[in-house]
Amino acid sequence: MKSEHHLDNLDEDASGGLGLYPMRLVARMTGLSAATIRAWERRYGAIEPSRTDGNTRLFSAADVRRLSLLREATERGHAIGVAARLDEDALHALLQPPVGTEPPTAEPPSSSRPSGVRSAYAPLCDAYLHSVDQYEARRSHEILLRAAALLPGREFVMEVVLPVLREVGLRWEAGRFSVAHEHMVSAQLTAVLGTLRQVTPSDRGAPRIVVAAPEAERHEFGVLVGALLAAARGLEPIYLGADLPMADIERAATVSRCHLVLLGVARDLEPATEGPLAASIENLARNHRTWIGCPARHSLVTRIPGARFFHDFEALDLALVHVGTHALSG
Ligand code: B12
Repeated sequence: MKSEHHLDNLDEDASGGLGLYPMRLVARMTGLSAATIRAWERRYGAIEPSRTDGNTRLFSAADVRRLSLLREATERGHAIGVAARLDEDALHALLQPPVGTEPPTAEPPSSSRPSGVRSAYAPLCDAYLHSVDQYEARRSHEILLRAAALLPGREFVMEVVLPVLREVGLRWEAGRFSVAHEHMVSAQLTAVLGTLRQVTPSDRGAPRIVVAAPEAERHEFGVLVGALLAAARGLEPIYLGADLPMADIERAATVSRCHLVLLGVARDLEPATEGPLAASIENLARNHRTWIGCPARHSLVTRIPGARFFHDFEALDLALVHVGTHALSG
């Protein structure tokens, strides 16, 4: 199964190359407290994590998967003493409803119906959007955190973050999502940036990338995705958010000695602001390598010859890979 395959890849993708995870991260990934994990190990032998020389627990990807299944089993009313004796297949079977006993297929509430999100992880995206719709801030944040910790970074961004953001945009346009929903999603994704950094192996001294949307540009999702992709590629994004004066962006770039600046401009500029903004971005591009994400026919494309333009995230992602290799080997 696709999702299982990706969870199998955990060892390489999220554990700093060791294939082992510390308690703090495992608690975050599984949604269980450290005390519960310790108790399940001690009392029921539910898992057998390895130990460092200093006797600190280190968990494998299989331990993480098993703990997630055990959590689900106990949430569904199964006794931990019984569930802990089952192997992974038996746990999966336990969590499937027996044939013929599925609940009657009543029409789900409209907000939880599949949304038409196109993603390999559509059910996860739908679950996230449903909890956002219901203002379940804690649950929705947990869904994102777990996906960020369990999926390879790039896949998390392309198959979860982007489809979710596109759907949030559509719902917002259709009046089904309010500004509050949109703010909740932005805040959670910004927080997830931190997690992605924790779980993505990155070399010390990874290239820094200042990421921001310039003044008067309040569309933040594009730059957020850019920052997440950079983090997923092991680079060090300095994420400054939206509507930031160009002078501040330039200062941040200079002081941080960043490798490049990534700007996002999602809408057409007003005639009155276009000239001055183009001039300050041009100035920035003279002193710092500058990349700009924007719609394909945006007026800035012809005005700033010193910058490199991106109109989709696949192209940006590819370019970010090269930043990593060139900057680190250079
Ligand atoms: C959500 C939203 C908002 C939210 C933004 C919240 C937030 N935290 O970001 C709020 C409510 C603030 C908002 C405000 C406005 N919005 Co608005 N908004 C949208 C909406 C619904 C989604 C945009 C989005 O985030 N999409 C997801 C991102 C990931 O994709 P994207 O923006 O489509 O970007 C693609 C490309 O443009 C490019 N790209 C863009 N940025 C970047 C960045 C990088 C790094 C890269 C690589 C690529 C890239 O690649 C993407 C993939 O192809 C769109 C309509 C829509 N359904 O797309 C309108 C839209 C962008 N908004 C629009 C407008 C006009 C406005 C307002 C002027 C409305 C108003 N009258 O107040 C204000 C402007 C505010 C301001 N000063 O910036 C127009 C822009 C039209 C135009 N050509 O200029 C749109 C297209 C709606 C429309 N059909 O008219 N908006």
